[in-house]
Amino acid sequence: MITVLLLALAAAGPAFGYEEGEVREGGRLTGIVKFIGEPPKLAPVPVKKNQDVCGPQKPSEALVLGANKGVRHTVVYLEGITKGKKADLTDLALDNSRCVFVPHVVAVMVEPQAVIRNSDPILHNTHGFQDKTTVFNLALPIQHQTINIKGRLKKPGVVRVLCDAHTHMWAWIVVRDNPYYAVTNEAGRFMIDNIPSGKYKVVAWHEGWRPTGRDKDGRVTYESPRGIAKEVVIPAKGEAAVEFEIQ
Ligand SMILES: [Cu+2]
Repeated sequence: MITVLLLALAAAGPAFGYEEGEVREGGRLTGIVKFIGEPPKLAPVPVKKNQDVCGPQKPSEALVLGANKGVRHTVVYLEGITKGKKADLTDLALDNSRCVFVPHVVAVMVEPQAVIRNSDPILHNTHGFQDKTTVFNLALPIQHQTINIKGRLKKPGVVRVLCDAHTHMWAWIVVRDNPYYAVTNEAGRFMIDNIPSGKYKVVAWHEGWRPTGRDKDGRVTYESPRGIAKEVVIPAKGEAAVEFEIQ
C-alpha cells in the first residue's frame, strides 16, 4: 500500500522542479527545420477593425519560410532535463506592435517574469488559452502599456494567444519546464547550448499551417499544432546536429 502511494507521488511530481547549476563539459545542439514540398501560398488575413492603423490585411504567419525553405517560428526543445544551465530570463513575452504579435512564437520557462506590451495607439486585448482554459486576459488600452504575466503560466504546455479586439491577430507561447529550447530564426535554424552530455528526446513544435476555414468569430483557422520527436546524443564539449522536416 505504501509502495503504491509512493509510486503515485513520484509520478505526480515534483513536475517542474528544475535545478540550475554549472554544466561541466556541456555540448551543443544545432539544426534546421525544413519545409518539404511545394511551399503553399497562404492567403493574407483580413483586418476587420482599426484598418486606419492596421491596414486592410496582414500576411499569414502560420507558415513563414526563409531561404532554402527553412521554417521560421518552430520551437525546438529537449525533454527530461531536470538539472542544468541557468534559464535565460525573458523580459518581454509578446509585443502588440503594428497590429501583430511580436514575436509570433515565443518559448519561455514556466512562471516567467515577463510582460505583454502594447506598442500601438489602439486597444488590444491579449487573451491566452492553455488547454482551452484562460490563463490571462489583458486589456491594453494605452500605448506603451505593459502588464506582467508573472504567475499566469504555471505549467508547461502550449498557450494559444488571441487578441479579443482583432480577429487577425494570434500568437503562441510554448512553456517549458527546462531552459533547453530555442525558436528557429528566419532561415529555420536553431542552436541550444550548454547541454549536459547524454541521450535526449528532442521535439520540434510547429503551429500547423493548412487552412481549415473560419471559426465563429470569423478568425482564419488552421490545422492543429504538431510536434515531431527525435533522439539525439549530445557529446561532452561537442556538437550534435539534427534536421526536422515539415510538410
Ligand atoms: Cu489587437
